[in-house]
Amino acid sequence: MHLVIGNKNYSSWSLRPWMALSMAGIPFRETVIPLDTPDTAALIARHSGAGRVPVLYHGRQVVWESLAIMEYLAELFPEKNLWPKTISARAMARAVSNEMHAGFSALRNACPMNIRRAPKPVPLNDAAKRDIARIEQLWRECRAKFGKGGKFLFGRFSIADAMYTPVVSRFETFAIPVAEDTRAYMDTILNTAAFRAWREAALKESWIVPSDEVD
Ligand SMILES: N[C@@H](CCC(=O)N[C@@H](CS)C(=O)NCC(=O)O)C(=O)O
Repeated sequence: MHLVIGNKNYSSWSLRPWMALSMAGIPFRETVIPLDTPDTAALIARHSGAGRVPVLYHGRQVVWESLAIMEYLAELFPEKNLWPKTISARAMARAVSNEMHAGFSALRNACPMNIRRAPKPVPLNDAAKRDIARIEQLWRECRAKFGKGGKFLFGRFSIADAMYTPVVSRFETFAIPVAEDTRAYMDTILNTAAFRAWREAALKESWIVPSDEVD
């Protein structure tokens, strides 16, 4: 397995499959392509016609798009239970994952992922506040319906948690005021060995992407 990703400090889409691989204990190597440099487009074009990272290589198979990569991993390693076991939990996990993949643009625009950012709030418009409220509600519903067996959204770690890991980081670094149960879920993600390792590597990076540096 070989995962091509963007800078760990900024590349939220890369973090998702990287979390899934790491949390599942699937061995892989990585190539990091710095975003927003004069060479970025050419470097990514070697791997992706879409011009985006992440990209996963597995033998002759190439998979792009974060969620498609994680679906591939779930099929390849069914014993890792990357999706929850029951059809009902799986349906909800897929719905919340797709909602993340397709949405929350107001929050994403207002609060770009920036792991090294010292926690500090920014003014949020109503759309971003609505996104945050919706995410808190989603996490609460997942935990209430299917979270009894553990601390993740569906008890054990799943792709749904991977999808929301960058949101957890944004909530943390933009000092978003959240409910107690949201805070507890954030701490679960932030304290995983996988996220800590990603963060540690991100903090060692020196690349700056000005458009993702929000004051
Ligand atoms: N829908 C894609 C989005 C991927 C994406 O937007 N990746 C960003 C980095 S996080 C990228 O490759 N940007 C290219 C660039 O900045 O030139 C996915 O889920 O993988």
